Amino acid sequence: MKLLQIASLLGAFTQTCTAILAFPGAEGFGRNAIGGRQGSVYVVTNLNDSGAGSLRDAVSKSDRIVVFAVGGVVKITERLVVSKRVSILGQTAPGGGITVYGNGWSFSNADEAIVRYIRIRMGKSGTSGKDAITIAEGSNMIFDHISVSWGRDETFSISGDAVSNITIQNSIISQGLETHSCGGLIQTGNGGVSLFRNLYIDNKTRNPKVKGTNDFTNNVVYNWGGGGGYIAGDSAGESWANIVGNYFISGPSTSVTAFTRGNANFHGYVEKNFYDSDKDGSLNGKEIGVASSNYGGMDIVSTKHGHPAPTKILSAADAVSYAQNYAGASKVRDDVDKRLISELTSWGKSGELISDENASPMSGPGTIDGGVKPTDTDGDGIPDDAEAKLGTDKGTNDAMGDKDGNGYKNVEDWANSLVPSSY
Ligand SMILES: *[C@@H]1O[C@H](CO)[C@@H](O)[C@H](O)[C@H]1NC(C)=O
Ligand SMILES: *[C@@H]1O[C@H](CO)[C@@H](O)[C@H](O)[C@H]1NC(C)=O
Ligand SMILES: CC(=O)N[C@H]1CO[C@H](CO)[C@@H](O)[C@@H]1O
Repeated sequence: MKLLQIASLLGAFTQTCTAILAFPGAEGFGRNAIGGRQGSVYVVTNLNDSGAGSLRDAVSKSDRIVVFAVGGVVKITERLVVSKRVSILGQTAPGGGITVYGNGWSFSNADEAIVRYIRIRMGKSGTSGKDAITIAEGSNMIFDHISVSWGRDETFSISGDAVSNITIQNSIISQGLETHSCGGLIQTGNGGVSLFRNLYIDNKTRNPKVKGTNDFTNNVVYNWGGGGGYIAGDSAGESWANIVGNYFISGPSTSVTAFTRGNANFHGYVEKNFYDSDKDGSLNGKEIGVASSNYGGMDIVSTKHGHPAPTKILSAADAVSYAQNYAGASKVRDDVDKRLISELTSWGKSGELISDENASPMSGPGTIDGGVKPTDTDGDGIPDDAEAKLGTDKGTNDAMGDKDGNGYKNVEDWANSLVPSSY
């Protein structure tokens, strides 16, 4: 083989390595986030707010793949600040998984984050004027199957010219607290954000408010309030958005139409979005006609923007069944998410104003089954029974090896095997 050929083979190899998906099923602008793959495993062993073995300690340093040997509610007082290149693999927790309650999180500059199957619930005692999740700067992050609620300012907010390549997929963004009650800003300069198959529910406004480069495909928006459902920019800045296969469903709080506040700077490609506005207890919406007036006055463009699309685009109706069955931290749904889904499936009859998460009907974050701490002889984060299945050695710390050579570390192969990789 000629040297040149070897060089080009090596080049191709490096490219495949750098292009590996964050996990099988990762899609959109944030799909290539690397998480902590270049570093080491951190096992969260307690539910403490800080100290050795805590989640806060786990995310305080870069290059970590965080797995859990406990389930339950982590009560936090100060905000959690996540370092660069961290994977938070909530699906590895035993029992009912992990809820983090009491304040919000900052992922500003947490480049390359991979966050899966965790509940992030801020609440009234959180820092005033702050979001449940904030990203003000940073790139290449993916959030998958998370349930985020009770933000005091926004619930999930991405806002800043220096934000790019972010995906939020298969997640529930709910119940921004009064008085702001916002789903979230999703606004960037040119950097791209993908929102795929999420459920926005029970927020007065910004469900979401979008500006910049954005792909909003197969989301469900339920029971927005008077501030608006999808807010199209309302800005002097330019936006390039795909809006495809989404379902908007009015609930008891809904008093305005699905799309508002667009202008000529907002270049939207729209296709097969549905709206069920009659609050009649059944899902029987109609396709929204492609006209600027139906889309809040945005500039409708006829060519789809070249943003990275989902592998499979669902019909709006299938997006609703997907959200109903799988959105959020759905490996085990907690009482909060069960309640939200029951509101959704009332198809317009139920849903409420929330200013205190501890009052009825939400009654706080609930209790989460702690599960049984798995036996992990070598303490590498992969339980012994899983090591047997993976063919790795339960007596050696080999979690960061790559036994099958697929590019994912052994600990990632284990975590990926615990949840579905497609929809
Ligand atoms: C976790 O918190 C408990 C109760 O406050 C304490 O007893 C324990 O030592 C803490 N664990 C660690 C590892 O700090
Ligand atoms: C965003 O992703 C694109 C495509 O993979 C890449 O070219 C670009 O450098 C990324 N931006 C940042 C800031 O990492
Ligand atoms: C569904 C929901 O909770 N909507 C509420 C959001 O907040 C506003 C006030 O901020 C209420 O009017 C909505 O009912």
